[in-house]
Amino acid sequence: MDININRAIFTKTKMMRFLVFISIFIFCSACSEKKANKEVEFKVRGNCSMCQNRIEEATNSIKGIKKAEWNVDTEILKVSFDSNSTSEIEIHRAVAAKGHGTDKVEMNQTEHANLPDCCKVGGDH
Ligand SMILES: [Cu+2]
Repeated sequence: MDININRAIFTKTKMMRFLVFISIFIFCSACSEKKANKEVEFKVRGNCSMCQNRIEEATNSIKGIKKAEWNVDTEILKVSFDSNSTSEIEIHRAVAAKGHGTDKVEMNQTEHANLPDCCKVGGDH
C-alpha cells in the first residue's frame, strides 16, 4: 500500500518535472526567436533620393540585415535585422561612414565632403 502511494507520488513528480522542462524549452525557444529578429528606427541625416539609396545601400551591406527603409521626409531609417549577426550601433557606423551622421555616430567628414552638394548638410530637400 505504502509502496503504491510512493509510486503514485513519484510518477506525479516525474510528470511535473517533465511539464516544467517542456515549458522552459518552449519559453527559451520563443525567447531566442524574439532575440534574433530585431527592429529599430532612428534618424539618419540626409536630403534626397540619392541619400536614400546611399543610406539603404550602406545598411544592406551589413550581414544580417533583412529590411532597410529610409524616409526622405522624416529622415527616419527603419531596419529589421538578425541580432545574432549585427547590432544597431553597426548600422549607425555604416551610414555614418558614408557621410550620413546619426545621433550616435558622427558622419565621416571626408565622405561627407565628397557627396554631391544636394546630399550635404543644408543641401536641398
Ligand atoms: Cu542626397
